Amino acid sequence: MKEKLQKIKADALAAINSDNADLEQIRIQYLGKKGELTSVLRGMGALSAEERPVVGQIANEVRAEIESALKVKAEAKKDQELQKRLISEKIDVTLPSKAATPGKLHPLVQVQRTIEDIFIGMGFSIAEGPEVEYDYYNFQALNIPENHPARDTQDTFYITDNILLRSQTSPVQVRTMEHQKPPIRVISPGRVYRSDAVDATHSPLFHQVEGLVVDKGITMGDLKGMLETFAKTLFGNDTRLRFRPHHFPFTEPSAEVDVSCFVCGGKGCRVCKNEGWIEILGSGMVHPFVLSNCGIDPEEYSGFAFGMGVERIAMKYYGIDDMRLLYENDTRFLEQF
Ligand code: 2NL
Repeated sequence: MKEKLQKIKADALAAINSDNADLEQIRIQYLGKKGELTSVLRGMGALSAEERPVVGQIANEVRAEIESALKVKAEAKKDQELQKRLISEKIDVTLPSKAATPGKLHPLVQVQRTIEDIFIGMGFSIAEGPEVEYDYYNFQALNIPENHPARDTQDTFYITDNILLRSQTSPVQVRTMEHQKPPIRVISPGRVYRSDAVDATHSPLFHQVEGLVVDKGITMGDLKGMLETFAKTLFGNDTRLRFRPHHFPFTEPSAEVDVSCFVCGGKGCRVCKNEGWIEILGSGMVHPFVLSNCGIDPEEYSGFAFGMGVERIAMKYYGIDDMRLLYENDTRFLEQF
């Protein structure tokens, strides 16, 4: 019986250490309920009382040795598989990566920020305010009473009788004047709304940058000099300005401002529609009524204001002939800027 146990041990260890050993199959074959070691133990009844514990002890040692050999081999196998995976799944971190495709700002945002930077450089601060406004701030404070014809050209979207989507960013400047003493030097960029049908040059939502300067002794000369610096910085040093008399209810006198065409220099081309001039903004001296509406004494202070459409400037600046392209978000269009 002892020899049989030694043979079982030798066979089992040889099987375990052979290549491609199926460890579970070996465990069942030798240690399982119907395994070889178990059947030897079953035959122990035939042994004498002295022999039984001796054989029993050997059998236990054989079992322990086979079990530990199985365990060692299982560990080794696991280790081998891990090594294999480490080799087959190796990544070369020194390979060049895929080219990054950084995003960029929308052309409208680029132009708005360029405009903002120029005015910040001239000492302006940026003022922001609500897009949903009271009729008072959008119209009445700006010298546009109910039934004034300017309500037609600036027709907007009403939420109630006296709450609307702002048709210009001037209400931000009205609010600034209400709670800030002159000197005031602000620009108010932002979204504005008008009840216009969509076409190549109109959109019910567009962007404006308005500006306001109020102090003692501000004149039209200050307006012209400041706008000239702005236009030369944006369109180039050769840019000339042309002021055309105009009417706005909130400024007096008022002027529309053209720049000499930055593409052809004034000779006439596609961008300036053969005019040599491009209209970029409206401006004027703040109407005394508007100043007093905002709690500023027009006898003591004067000011100028201006307003420009960001879409309009961006279209001229980049030579875009249809405003709708700016809103469609087709990346093939947008990535050109
Ligand atoms: C245009 C013309 C303009 C203003 C906006 C303004 C604001 C205050 C007082 C007086 Cl608080 N004026 N803003 C003045 C003149 C023209 O905008 O064509 N915008 C697109």
